[in-house]
Amino acid sequence: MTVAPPASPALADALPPGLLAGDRRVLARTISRVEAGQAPPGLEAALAPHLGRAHVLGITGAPGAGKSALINALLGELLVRGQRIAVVAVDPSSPISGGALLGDRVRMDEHGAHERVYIRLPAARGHLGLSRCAAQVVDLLDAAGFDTVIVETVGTGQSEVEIMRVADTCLIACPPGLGDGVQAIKAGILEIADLLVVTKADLPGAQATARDLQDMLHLRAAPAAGAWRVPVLPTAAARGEGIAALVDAVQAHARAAGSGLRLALRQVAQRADDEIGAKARRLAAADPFLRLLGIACIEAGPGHATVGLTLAAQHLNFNANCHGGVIFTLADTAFGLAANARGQIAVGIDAHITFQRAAQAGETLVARAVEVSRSRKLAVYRVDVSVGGDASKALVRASPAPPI
Ligand SMILES: Nc1nc2c(ncn2[C@@H]2O[C@H](COP(=O)(O)OP(=O)(O)OP(=O)(O)O)[C@@H](O)[C@H]2O)c(=O)[nH]1
Ligand SMILES: [Mg+2]
Repeated sequence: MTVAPPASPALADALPPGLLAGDRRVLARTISRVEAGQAPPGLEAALAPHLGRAHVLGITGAPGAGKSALINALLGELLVRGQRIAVVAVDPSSPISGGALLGDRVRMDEHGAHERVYIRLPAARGHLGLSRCAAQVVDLLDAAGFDTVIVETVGTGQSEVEIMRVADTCLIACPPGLGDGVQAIKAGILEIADLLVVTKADLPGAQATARDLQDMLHLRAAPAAGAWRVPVLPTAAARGEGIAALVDAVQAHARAAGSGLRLALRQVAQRADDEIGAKARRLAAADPFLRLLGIACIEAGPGHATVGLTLAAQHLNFNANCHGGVIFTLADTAFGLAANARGQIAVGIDAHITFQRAAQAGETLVARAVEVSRSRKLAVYRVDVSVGGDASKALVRASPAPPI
């Protein structure tokens, strides 16, 4: 464990009062703001010194696999062991069904009012959900002093694999009777599992499911000596069977693998970003056309870039306003750097530009390109050009889309 340095007064100001003490209302309000993309300015930096203590347990599995009932039982056991626990249910495929939500509320409410428990369910039907910002929400709960943060997500696709990346320990819930053995458990999910739990072990077929899972594990390359061996553990949540053994296994994995994986991954991503940013700045500095116009790269990374220039006589048209061509070049440069920082040569195939006002000599123009969506074939970028990077002084909005 690392000892966090005290936050500077300026950083501490960005922390909502009561958050570090785990005040429920402050937590709920701050999580809502993060979910809505309206995090208090400076929050991320202010949280940083308070992160890395919580152990994050990710729980996934098919709809109805018994995840929430299992979490309810885990809460009981972790409370007995003196822990403070937070639970966040992440719905990767909103809008969510009101029925499932109600079920979760009933199943996990046994401990919901306990002073050492905080449960956050998706707020309402059609809510954006936590999936976009699961890691930031986990940060808030980590900073609020919870010992274990449990993240529940439905195992339906790639998105929950992404969500499980924030977890230090990944638990897959596998109920008996999933049809054709355990084939329903996708390979991608099995790859990320640290613990396989046969839920509803009081039902017929539980032993067969456990055997199938063991067989599946044996098909994989044997773990290296001393490496973590994925156990298969039966639980019957309502009866409390297998729960203490499961918590023992979770804690053993926490000791073996450590906590704060998401923070380490973030650092790796930041380093990659820094390298790409430095390369983009070098490329922009060496580009004769950009040098001619005085365009410099301010920052860049995979899927984002910011470039700027200060308007001089050479940029003005016969009306003493900035040439549209200069503004377009600025936007195109930001787009090009952002898209190409993905490692592929990208070309804009469809662009929409709205000019909002003219710019004059002496003003500094900043173009920021951000990837807003991405599929296998197409990425869509939004580019804003504004005076000094101030959105209220936007000059143009453009969204060129490159083929990937
Ligand atoms: N027999 C038995 N039934 C269980 C057990 N655990 C859960 N169930 C039942 O399985 C159903 C689904 O349980 P949940 O805990 O809501 O499952 P979930 O995986 O959280 O479901 P979603 O959040 O909707 O994906 C409910 O009807 C539970 O009563 C168990 O240990 N034994
Ligand atoms: Mg559930």
